Amino acid sequence: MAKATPLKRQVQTQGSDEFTGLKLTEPATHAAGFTAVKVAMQHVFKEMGVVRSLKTLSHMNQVDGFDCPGCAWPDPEKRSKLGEYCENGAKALAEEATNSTVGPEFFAKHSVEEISKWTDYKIGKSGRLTHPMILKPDSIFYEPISWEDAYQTIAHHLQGLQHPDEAIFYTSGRSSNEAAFLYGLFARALGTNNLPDCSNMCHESSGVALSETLGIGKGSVKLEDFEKAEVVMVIGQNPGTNHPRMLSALEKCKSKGGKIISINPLSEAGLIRFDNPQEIKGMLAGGLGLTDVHLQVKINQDVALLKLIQKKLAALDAVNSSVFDHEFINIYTQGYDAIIKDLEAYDADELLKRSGVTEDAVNEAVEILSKSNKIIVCWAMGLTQHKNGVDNIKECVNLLLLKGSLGKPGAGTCPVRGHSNVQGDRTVGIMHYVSQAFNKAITETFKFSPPEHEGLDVVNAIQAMYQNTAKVFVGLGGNFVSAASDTEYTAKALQNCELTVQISTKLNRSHCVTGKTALILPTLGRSDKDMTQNKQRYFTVENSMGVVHQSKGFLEPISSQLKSEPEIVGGIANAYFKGEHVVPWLVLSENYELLREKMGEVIQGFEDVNNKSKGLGYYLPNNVRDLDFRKLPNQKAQFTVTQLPEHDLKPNEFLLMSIRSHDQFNTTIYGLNDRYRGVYNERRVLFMNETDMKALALQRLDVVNIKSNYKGVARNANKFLVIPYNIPQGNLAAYYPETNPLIPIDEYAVKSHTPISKSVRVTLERV
Ligand SMILES: Nc1nc2c(c(=O)[nH]1)N[C@H]1C(S)=C(S)[C@@H](COP(=O)(O)OP(=O)(O)OC[C@H]3O[C@@H](n4cnc5c(=O)[nH]c(N)nc54)[C@H](O)[C@@H]3O)O[C@H]1N2
Ligand SMILES: Nc1nc2c(c(=O)[nH]1)N[C@H]1C(S)=C(S)[C@@H](COP(=O)(O)OP(=O)(O)OC[C@H]3O[C@@H](n4cnc5c(=O)[nH]c(N)nc54)[C@H](O)[C@@H]3O)O[C@H]1N2
Ligand code: SF4
Ligand SMILES: [Mo]
Repeated sequence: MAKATPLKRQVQTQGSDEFTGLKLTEPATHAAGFTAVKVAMQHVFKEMGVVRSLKTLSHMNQVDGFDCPGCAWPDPEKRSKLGEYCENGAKALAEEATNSTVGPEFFAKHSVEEISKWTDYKIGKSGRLTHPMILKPDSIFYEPISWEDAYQTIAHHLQGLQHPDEAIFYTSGRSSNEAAFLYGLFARALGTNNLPDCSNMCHESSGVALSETLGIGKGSVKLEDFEKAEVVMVIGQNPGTNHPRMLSALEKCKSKGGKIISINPLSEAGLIRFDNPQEIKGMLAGGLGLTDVHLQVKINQDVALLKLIQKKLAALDAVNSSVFDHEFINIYTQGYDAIIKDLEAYDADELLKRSGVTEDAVNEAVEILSKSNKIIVCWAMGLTQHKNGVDNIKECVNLLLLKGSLGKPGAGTCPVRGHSNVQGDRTVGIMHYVSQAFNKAITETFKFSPPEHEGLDVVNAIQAMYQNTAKVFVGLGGNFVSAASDTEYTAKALQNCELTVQISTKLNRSHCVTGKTALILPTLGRSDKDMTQNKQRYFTVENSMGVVHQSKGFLEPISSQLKSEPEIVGGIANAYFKGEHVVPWLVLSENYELLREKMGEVIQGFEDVNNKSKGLGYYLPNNVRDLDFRKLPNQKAQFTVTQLPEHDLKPNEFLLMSIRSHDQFNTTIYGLNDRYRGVYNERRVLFMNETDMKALALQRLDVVNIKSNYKGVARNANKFLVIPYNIPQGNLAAYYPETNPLIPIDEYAVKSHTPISKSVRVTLERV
């Protein structure tokens, strides 16, 4: 048979940049309330129909139901009968459980070249993938393929590699523990640790910082701690949009007399005022003011601000030594003298100037913190996605250590996770680095030896594909081309591959920007019933606070062709090993109970998971909760001396943060509104300080191109409408993924490799 010549497909790496009809209002001064309920219902009714919506919603986040496919915020022990979900949880469900479908007829009609010209919004709204499809090297149209042939195609490509390290196994954080474990096991059985995951672009900086300072890469607080906290600090996070039910936890903290300090370049609506939609009374009263002190820090000046706060606390402690918890510091920590000395070396005025915050506001925060011992620090992407992302978090740990705010009720670390099971995926082995203990347990349980050398994370994987040293890419969920930085570079990297495989629920851009051969393997989502031999299966997930619990789908799958993620992974593995391997792939991928038993033999905390995960589930072990720092140098929690970040901005340069609108889940665009920020029907907007606009003679709604230039390489994202906004001078904000082409592949956080999505040095060009 003649070998097909690969086509150079003319696909777009970004959607159309046509404006969609911007309407502006004043930014909102409070979050949720009746509008949130209304908008949530509009989304679900439109995608799923009224009856199906209401029935399904009543199962979401309930004890015997399915876990919300949105974020990783935990569920309270007592679940509300009115519905235990938020507006964005309902939107996440609507997106997954839509009645629209994308099958063979759709693909016969629309080529990948055509689809790639659509906006991400339009691509996503096409519907749920229903059939396995193949894009052959000589074609621009996907064609149906049988599951067996799809598995054989993958096996054939993997067998043809010169080394297993030429394969990349990416995971996005929606996969179940079971699927992720089996997937990691397959990569290791193949012989590679190339297991990059969305966490590399997300909370990796938290994982690195927390592991080095406290001995565990996860947070330490439990949901109930919010009621007991005297202070909750919310740093670099927009909970009103991205973790809406966290506002209920903040509300509880306030109602018990706690204070909330927010640190953010923007005054995010959810942090100002909250009308709890689950409490009709509260809504009629106009809700509750949440933030007591808002510190409007300049982008990436959190280290300066946190040092200033600690310096001021140290000065108070010098007068009356009860401000810091010296007993805690003596018993549990190492490095106190060094950080006090470091703080002394800084000039307070200089720190204040850098931070951009008013002295009064800092003093207010210091006053509150000086009197409190039960402090929770919450954070998300505003801290992790900078070159000094790891240091940002270490500075939060310093503050908590000074105050003895760990290992007691109402206190601790709270990195608020993004994807609903991103934390679980890491727990069960989705990691590119090597854990000796994990490898040893795999060898004992499965009788094969996993590779001992480190694999590739997201950035390294892209570079390897770009340089042709990796040739097969498999994605267990996610939308790699749009989520990763340096869109053009990442697209070329994927296009260099011999084969790209996407195990997905919904159509996205990564199905168009592909390797020479591409496969779409459609899978069941959270809300779908997962049946085998007339028996319904469940899987387990882990939330942001380390609770492992079951999730059981409710809906009849929209296509009989869909397979569960473990089944797909098992099918690929079985085809690769031709049915002859020490691991019984097909058995494990069908029998989740057995799979979980095996997981219990490998993963600490998963012993007896079949039973323990029932009902409310259970907490995984956490050494910080027990104040057990034996793993760390001198068996102590570590203070860290950090440096101030340098950006060396030229007079015409700005720092740009790429943020989420209220109507998106990462690269999935639910709608075109960002209600809380007063932006409607448009995503190509640039939030800018009015003084900066004047300096550049820019008027409201002028069109600009955004440009970045690192190491002489020019990158651009074109056509954005300028909006005057309450944002510090010198700072800009625009949405992700539209701004991803600006972020160089090799600009990332030291140690964690998290791309610098929140501090990109840019200039503007008027169009
Ligand atoms: N509805 C919805 N929910 C989601 C997601 C979604 O897209 N939509 N995504 C999920 C995922 S994967 C994640 S990781 C989380 C993301 O949750 P967030 O981290 O809240 O998401 P971002 O929009 O990236 O917002 C970052 C916030 O940090 C602030 N910020 C930016 N730079 C700085 C800085 O230098 N310092 C400080 N102090 N603040 C800064 C921004 O103003 C913004 O408020 O949400 C999860 N939940
Ligand atoms: N500039 C910039 N870039 C960023 C960020 C930023 O703030 N700024 N944030 C980063 C962060 S925090 C993250 S986490 C990444 C996100 O990166 P990804 O996780 O790769 O991206 P998502 O958009 O969440 O992936 C959405 C796709 O996942 C698939 N999917 C949804 N549910 C399921 C499921 O249950 N199973 C399977 N198999 N597939 C499913 C659907 O096909 C959907 O199209 O992006 C990162 N990129
Ligand atoms: S807070 Fe997160 S997990 Fe909870 S319902 Fe909303 S989106 Fe879902
Ligand atoms: Mo994330």
